[in-house]
Amino acid sequence: MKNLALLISLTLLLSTCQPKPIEPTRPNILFIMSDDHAYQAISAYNDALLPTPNIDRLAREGMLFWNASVTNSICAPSRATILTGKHTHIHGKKDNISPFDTSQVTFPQLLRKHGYQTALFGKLHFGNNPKGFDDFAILPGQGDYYNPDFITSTEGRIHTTGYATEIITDMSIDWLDQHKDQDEPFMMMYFHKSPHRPWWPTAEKMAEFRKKTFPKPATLHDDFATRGEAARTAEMGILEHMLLSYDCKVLPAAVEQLDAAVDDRDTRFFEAHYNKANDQQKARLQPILDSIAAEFLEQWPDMDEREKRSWKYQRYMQDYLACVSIMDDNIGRVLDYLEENGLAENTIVVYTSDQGFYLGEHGWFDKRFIYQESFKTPLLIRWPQRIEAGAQSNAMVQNLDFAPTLLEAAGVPVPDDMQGQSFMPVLTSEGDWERAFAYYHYYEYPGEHAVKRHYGIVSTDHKLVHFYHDIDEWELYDLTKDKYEVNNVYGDPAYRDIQDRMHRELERIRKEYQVPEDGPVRE
Ligand code: SGN
Ligand code: CA
Repeated sequence: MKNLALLISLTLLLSTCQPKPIEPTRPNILFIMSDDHAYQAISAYNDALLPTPNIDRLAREGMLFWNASVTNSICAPSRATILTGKHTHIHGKKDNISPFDTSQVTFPQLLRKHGYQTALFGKLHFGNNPKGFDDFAILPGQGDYYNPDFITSTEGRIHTTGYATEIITDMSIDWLDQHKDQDEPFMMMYFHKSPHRPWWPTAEKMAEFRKKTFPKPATLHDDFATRGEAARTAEMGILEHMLLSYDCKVLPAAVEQLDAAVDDRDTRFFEAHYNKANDQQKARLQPILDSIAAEFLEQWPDMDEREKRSWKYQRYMQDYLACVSIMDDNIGRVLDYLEENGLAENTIVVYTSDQGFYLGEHGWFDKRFIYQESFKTPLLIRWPQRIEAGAQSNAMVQNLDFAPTLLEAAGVPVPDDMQGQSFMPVLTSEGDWERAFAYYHYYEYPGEHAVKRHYGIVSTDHKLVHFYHDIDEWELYDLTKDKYEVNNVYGDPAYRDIQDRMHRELERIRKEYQVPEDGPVRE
């Protein structure tokens, strides 16, 4: 009896001493996204344009993706794909115009349901407020660089004084500071407006970058000799469509003096943005604007077309890259905050853009095309607990895959109807992951920049594209020999087998993703 009592009390003692089963630590997630940030303008990808030491930290301490891409290279559709893990024809946000269908389930909603604290700061561009966030402050529509308004979860619409990139960063750091000590992990979306058109930097950075001259891309003066109508009729040429005042910041009086405007809306557009700055901010910008106007008046009259394109390219790069540099400085502040507060180890930091962008390649700015600089997007991910520092990947991951990947990382079940594929095996080098073909579909036509509707598939070696709607043209590129995509080989007998295979794969993938027969398919 005595022994039995002893045994019982021992068992009780042991069972109370046993540690409670611990839930595996769920990582925090900091999802950083910029708007229109070309991978060409990140020094971890290309050091010819500017240093981005803070974004580069994520490459040094995490993984850089060379072949990350989007499913539809335009803002709101890309964001809807990121949030839902679905292609645009399924979630319905095919273009920037219609509002997002908020009955769609998003991954922040699922994280929040499973105990994450969630927040979003910056640009969303959805036409409605985000769901699944405990706190948010979003720019209305495209938002402003100077003294922007925000729509907030707590105070309605507010007006702020200062520069958007810095304000969004302050809000994000404040939120982290208030939530870092709670038991639940966080998922914060830190979404910049920068470096979206019309590329207004702070006066300080504008002055600094104004002194620089940038190397020109090999295809700046592309004549589109072998490409079809879609590339030739797109309205995103630096020479033809970039506006002198609105985009290049030449004071309207100087443009008028030389009668050089290409668009009568130029002055109006310039003033609408410039007048967002207050008197103090304008006073700091004034000497820079005066120097641009003086240079323009002196040089423009004697320039031929190539020289004008090159001059506008330099002006464009100076302001665009200044905006990137400010953003990089601010991302540095957030990364420092994580380190100083012991959060770096257990936080997944994603850096990406809503799509790529043309920095003068083919003579263009803007995006929208399935061609390289627009289709690809920067992607760097740091997660010290699971990703080896300095790793690189050629996997063809897409923005479609973020939702299932981050849900898996958080230990949250992935809904069956998400079309993306978790790329955790790529991040952790555990298990296989493959995507041989990425599907792309762009719809916003007729529309700004006049890029025709098209869809296609991309492998590491080839790209097949169909332009449709008011046109019926196919293009095929051999990426192994033609990295600039200047030689359309569709119909070339030497490529017959590849062309047939790409057509078969395109039809297969369209069925797999349930793409409606929206446009003509091949006879
Ligand atoms: C604005 C810009 C366009 C840009 C779209 C979409 N024009 O309309 O150049 O393509 O946004 O960009 S502007 O005159 O308003 O600057 S997106 O990133 O939001 O999709
Ligand atoms: Ca964008």
